[in-house]
Amino acid sequence: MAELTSAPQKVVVTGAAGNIAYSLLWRIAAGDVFGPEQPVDLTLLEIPDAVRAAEGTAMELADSALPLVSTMNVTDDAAAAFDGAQAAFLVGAKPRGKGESRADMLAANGKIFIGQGQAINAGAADDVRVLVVGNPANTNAYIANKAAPDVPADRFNALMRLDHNRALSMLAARLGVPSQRIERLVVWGNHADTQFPDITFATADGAPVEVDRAWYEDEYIPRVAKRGAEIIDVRGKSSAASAASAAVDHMRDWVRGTGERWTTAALPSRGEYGVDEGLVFGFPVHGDWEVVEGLSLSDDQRARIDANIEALRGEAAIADKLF
Ligand code: NAX
Repeated sequence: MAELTSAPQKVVVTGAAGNIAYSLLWRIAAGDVFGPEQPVDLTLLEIPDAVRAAEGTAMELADSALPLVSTMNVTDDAAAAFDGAQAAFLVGAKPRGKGESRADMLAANGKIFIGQGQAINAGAADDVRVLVVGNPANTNAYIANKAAPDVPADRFNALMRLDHNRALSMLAARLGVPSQRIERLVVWGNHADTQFPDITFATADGAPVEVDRAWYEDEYIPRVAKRGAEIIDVRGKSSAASAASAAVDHMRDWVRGTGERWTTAALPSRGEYGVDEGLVFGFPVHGDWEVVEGLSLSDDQRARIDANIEALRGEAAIADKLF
């Protein structure tokens, strides 16, 4: 085998003892994100109570003898973890407890993402790529971004690629075509029930997609938005491998670019499509991670996008009080 010559990239995964990380770490270590010849220094960040379990995950990674893993560290020290980080998957978050409101969950997670944002601000590489997976993902990314004023806002993304992949797969099944033949699909907004999987611009084999409107509005849109709950109901556990796979897709496309191909990423708005600046919003992106601009929107599209702006404004108002 040829010797690996490039310097290792420092990659941080938080929530390293959890379900998503158990799939994600192996995909990173196999070269699915940064390429088959790019070595990685893996840092696994956990809370003190879960460090031992994360060490178990690290032992299994070691037992996999993956050639791209240059070094591996397990820690509960965010400052050390993010020091020099070039990529970070912020997966760890506190799930909503019984009887807790969304505001309670935001407050608990806000503290986590303020601390991690500050640690990224203090020590991460200038061009670090931060992908927030832990929920509420869009607003956690908003919080981390706000806590890191010296890092350019566009370095903070949130994961909506799982929503995109779900939307793509369900549309492909309906049309009876392989999903890779479908282009120009987007899921606008928030990784929550208001999200808007939009097939208005979509094509299959280059031709506009036509589907029954009642199916689109009454079945497709709500089913994509509630797919996470459907998985929990059937599988008995929340999405893990599919979430990890989507995080891999997102980071890989962010690093390499997508050319003409559209995908969905949640990015801090610069005011595109009337979204308040700074809200982390699901947009169509292409090329070197730029929002696809200039799309004309129908009243229906506008209303569905506005519902997401409203929801994210509400979350941001709660988050702002944590600073
Ligand atoms: P798990 O509960 O299995 O793992 C979460 C891990 O995070 C735990 O080991 C916990 O100790 C750790 N953690 C908590 N606070 C931490 C902190 N401050 N620093 C480091 N680690 C910390 O959850 P898992 O199934 O892996 O899901 C992780 C997160 O992804 C959840 O918030 C979940 O809601 C979210 N999801 C987001 C998705 C998306 O599309 N954006 C889809 C899948 C998933 O629901």
